[in-house]
Amino acid sequence: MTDAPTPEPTYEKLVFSGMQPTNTLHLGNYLGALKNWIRLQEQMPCIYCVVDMHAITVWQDPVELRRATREVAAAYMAAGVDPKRSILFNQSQVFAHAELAWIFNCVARLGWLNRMTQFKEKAGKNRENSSVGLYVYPNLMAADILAYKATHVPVGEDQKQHLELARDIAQKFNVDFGAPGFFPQPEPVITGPGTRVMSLRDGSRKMSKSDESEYSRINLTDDADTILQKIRKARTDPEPLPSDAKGLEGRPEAENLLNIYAGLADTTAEQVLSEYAGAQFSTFKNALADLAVAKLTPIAGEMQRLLAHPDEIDALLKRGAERAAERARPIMADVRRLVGFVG
Ligand code: AQP
Repeated sequence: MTDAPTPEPTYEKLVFSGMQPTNTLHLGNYLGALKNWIRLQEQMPCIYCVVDMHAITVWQDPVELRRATREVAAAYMAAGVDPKRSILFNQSQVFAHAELAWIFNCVARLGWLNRMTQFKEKAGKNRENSSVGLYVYPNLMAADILAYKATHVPVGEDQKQHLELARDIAQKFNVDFGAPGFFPQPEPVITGPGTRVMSLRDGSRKMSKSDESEYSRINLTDDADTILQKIRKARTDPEPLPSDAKGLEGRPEAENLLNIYAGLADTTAEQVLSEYAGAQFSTFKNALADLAVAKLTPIAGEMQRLLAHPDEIDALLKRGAERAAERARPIMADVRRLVGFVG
């Protein structure tokens, strides 16, 4: 008699993702991640988190952290996250994240964390003076996802390496504690033309909340005039738009504006090129500004409406946290048993 092959474990499809309340969300956060979050709500259950514990890996003023946490929650909802259908909460209200992160600190290897490019970029020359939290940030991210056994993680391109680490941690935990298939291998969902939106001032740098120049990014709270100004001032080159993608090689700023247009219009860069081949940037920028204003100002308006009632946002986050904690509870009970904790 031959042994029957062990069946592959099956997991309920579940989305988890989050953003840091480190400042106001921008177009990169929107096109890289948030837009996909909205789409995924149609396909499977989703958990969307404001990751305030990640935010404090670099110094945050407590008053500003509270403000930004509510603002990010408002941005999620204004962009289309439905808090009835999806679970929406802030990370620090669900203790499972911190608890599992500690266990993962003991599973992940120093060598793995030493390879993380985001830590190198963020710590820069100031490595010795960086917080330990910044260094183990990817372990907390793995805990965020795996505390719910989430299977799909919609993020921008910059988070790919952290997600690979989460997969390594899941696998090592399963092996170390003799629990094959206990944690799933979460899949990154990195799709669309906006997976890496670049700074409007420098096509070689990612659009980022922490960039000193306001003109490097479009914030989700910007009004029509500000959006127009920022797009007008965006760096380009003197050449007109090419007729195909090959003509964008070595032209990162042109490519970036094209991808932004495609992301906002829900189309492909090729399709945009077929429409604007040979156009001057002055013409294209006007079209892009119109599109950005049409897509983004309703989000800003809805954010303002929601932020006028901070108590309602707080109550909503609390309810979301209760639902999230409920989902994590049986998984964490299994984790404690597997690790050998009593009680
Ligand atoms: N420029 C970007 N293009 C596409 N996606 C992006 N994301 C961030 N920047 C871009 C995606 O947005 C999600 C949330 O990111 P985060 O708030 O956790 O922090 P981050 O990636 O560190 O974003 P920032 O703006 O660069 O913040 P700071 O300046 O504070 O470091 C993630 O899915 C990310 O991929």
